Amino acid sequence: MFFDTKESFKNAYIEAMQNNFGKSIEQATDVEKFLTLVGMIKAHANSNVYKTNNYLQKTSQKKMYYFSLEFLLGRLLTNNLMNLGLYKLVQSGLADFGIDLNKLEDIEGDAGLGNGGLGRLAACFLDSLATLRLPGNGNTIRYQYGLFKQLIVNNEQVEVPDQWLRNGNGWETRHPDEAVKVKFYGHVKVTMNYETGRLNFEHVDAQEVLAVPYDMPVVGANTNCTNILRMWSAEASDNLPANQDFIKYLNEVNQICLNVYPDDSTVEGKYIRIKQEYFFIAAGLGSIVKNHLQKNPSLDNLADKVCIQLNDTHPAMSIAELMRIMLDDYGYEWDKAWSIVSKVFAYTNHTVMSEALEKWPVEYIRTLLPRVYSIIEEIDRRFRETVFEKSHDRDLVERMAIIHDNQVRMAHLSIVGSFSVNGVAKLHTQILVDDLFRDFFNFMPEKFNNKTNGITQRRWLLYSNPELTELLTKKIGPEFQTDFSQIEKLLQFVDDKKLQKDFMKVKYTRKLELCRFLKDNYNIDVDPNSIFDTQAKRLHAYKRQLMNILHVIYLYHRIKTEPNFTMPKTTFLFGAKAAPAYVLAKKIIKLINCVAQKIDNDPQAAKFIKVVFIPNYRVTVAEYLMNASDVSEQISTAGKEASGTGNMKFMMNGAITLGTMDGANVEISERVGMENCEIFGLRANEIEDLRSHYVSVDYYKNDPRIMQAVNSLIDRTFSPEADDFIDIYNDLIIRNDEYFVLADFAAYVKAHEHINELYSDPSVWARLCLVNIAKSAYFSSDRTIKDYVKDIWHIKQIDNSDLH
Ligand code: DL6
Repeated sequence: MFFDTKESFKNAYIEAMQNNFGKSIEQATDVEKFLTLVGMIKAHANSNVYKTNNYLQKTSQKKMYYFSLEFLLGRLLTNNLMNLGLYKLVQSGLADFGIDLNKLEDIEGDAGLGNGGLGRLAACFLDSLATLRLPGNGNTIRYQYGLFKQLIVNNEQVEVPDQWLRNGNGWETRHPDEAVKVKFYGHVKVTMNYETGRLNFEHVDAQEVLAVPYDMPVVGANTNCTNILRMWSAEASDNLPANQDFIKYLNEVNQICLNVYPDDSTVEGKYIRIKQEYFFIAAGLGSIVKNHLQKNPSLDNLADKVCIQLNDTHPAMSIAELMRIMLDDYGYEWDKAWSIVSKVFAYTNHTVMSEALEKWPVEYIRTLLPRVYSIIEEIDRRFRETVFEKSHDRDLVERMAIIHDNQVRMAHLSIVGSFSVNGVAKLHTQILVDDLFRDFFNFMPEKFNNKTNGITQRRWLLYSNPELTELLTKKIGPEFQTDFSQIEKLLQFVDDKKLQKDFMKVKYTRKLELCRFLKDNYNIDVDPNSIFDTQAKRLHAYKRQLMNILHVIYLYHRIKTEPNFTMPKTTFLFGAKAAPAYVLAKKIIKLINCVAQKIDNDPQAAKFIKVVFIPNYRVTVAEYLMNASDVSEQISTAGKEASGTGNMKFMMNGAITLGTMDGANVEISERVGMENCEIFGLRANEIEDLRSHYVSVDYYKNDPRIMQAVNSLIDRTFSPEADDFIDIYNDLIIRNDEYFVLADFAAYVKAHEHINELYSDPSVWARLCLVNIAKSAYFSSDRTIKDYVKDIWHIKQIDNSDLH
């Protein structure tokens, strides 16, 4: 099966097709051609997994495990072929059979095992870890369905199941012999061991579920180092307690991995979510501990060999579960177990939004996980004691407690049980230590640190924007492709007129590609000569897609009322999914689509503006969208967006940030300089100062532009139903505009005007774009991962020559 030349590839492909499907290449369907190729690349990658594991087995060096409920991988074929350096060879081999590789690439569906930035960050981290030859594996759930597929029907979001496994997942390997038993419900039986004088805790009468691992290889670029993403799938166990209604049991088992983020607004939904969280961490820890004990006599040195990064609080129960394993399964005393456990975990916070900070009712955790709950209680009791001893402040104890008001605060559990706590951008970390986690920071300042997010330039620039890669390579040489810090060499050429022109040509080519994608998939026509102004991210009130569309409405009114109005033609592109139960967010999607329709049907308006809502925004759409855009809308209320990573993808491909001083926008503006981005609006401290006396209706009354735009939400301009957008109107006017849309509106209009001015001179514009590209090295996830390694994980790089 091994191949390293075109001829050996072709022979292997013919053979693999026969072996897999009993067919010749001519007889095979497109899906069979795709799956056969994937199978071969997987085999190639797995031979590197073998080399990597063999080496790690010998050295017994420390490994990092990234525990995350989300990994938004997208498609893998292009990425894996490129990283393995096999793309050209395979492309030309397939062409000899009359097969177009691009067509096979398009057969692959996105692995959408996540929701947004947090999951895509995890996927970028995996790519950087393998490429930097670092031992770091992912641990997650093998969801049967990804995040829903979004359809737009009558301008509204409709959710349908995302059947990502329909063609099977050609990348994975099932390991039934490495299954781990996970227990739910039941109760704790306490007995006295008279020999040791210790109490024994046993989780009895439990419902047992089998966690079966599926491994996907994570291929590094230009190296044999290949890590693993381990996905756990829930299956029925053989150990059914007596009197179990077995159909009910099967349904419960199936629910665990059914889909990403089941609605947790109901009691039942909350139980499923807690089950998911415990399921994948218990399985992950079970296999890590087993693996450790194959090479080490005890768990005493676990923290020297294993570091686990908790991606947000979803895996927080790991802390209690590892305590349970050490206490109950391996007989450790509490203090010794705690001293080890609290050196294993590090926690990343990804949000300051209070509704997104997980708190679970005590009753639910106690019912589902009686032993784990009793350990959380003990961690809380001891922590309360420590805080009181040091502070003698009962209020402080309550504020910092893990269990409070009959709820378990998952963030507090994560902080208490981890040796490191980090935010994901400079401003975000500052808000954590000054505000959200201030008490903890005062108490344990040494734990807190910042790790500004990053993205993999391989997927987001080198592979998805080959035209720009080629242009950059011609100008500054190929070194930036393997050492991205070299991209800064571009800075000396930003005034080069020829380069500026060539860059604009590349941008135009990318716009044509996006236009083709939109036409082929959604029958949408876009003018490639317009400014592409894009906001692509989850739909949430704090991200303020509403401000964006209100600005479009404002432009619409100007076009309709000012005879001499003019502006550069602009296409406003949106990509966003709203959580199925988030009513306001879904209304905003409807508003965007209604405005788009109105403008399309109005030739006077359509001359200047177009609005496009791209259905089913996902990684593959982002790969077309980011590099075709001119303007990157990053307009969250200052202080609310932890980091953002889309902002980095746009920047790296030469789009200008039109943004507030929020999340990583702050660091982007620091690097490119304020003159090379368009920053507007209230700063985080100004928002906080204004909060107590903000009256949104004053802005509405005092600014006729705002009044006109907001009124058209309820005067049937955009919908024949008068009350279609009343909720949005009420949110802004009656509920006092929680995210300060009206307060920032005037500055936003001005920022757009300035952008138009800059765009009118192609040389000035191209220069801005080139500076952004040149300054994007810091936002590579390679840099982020190196920072995690140096400050938190302390894992060692593998030498490529050792991987054979
Ligand atoms: O850190 C990755 C990503 C950040 O870039 C976004 O700013 C942040 O919103 C996101 N956080 C989450 C967590 N839940 N919520 N909300 O997705 O993390």
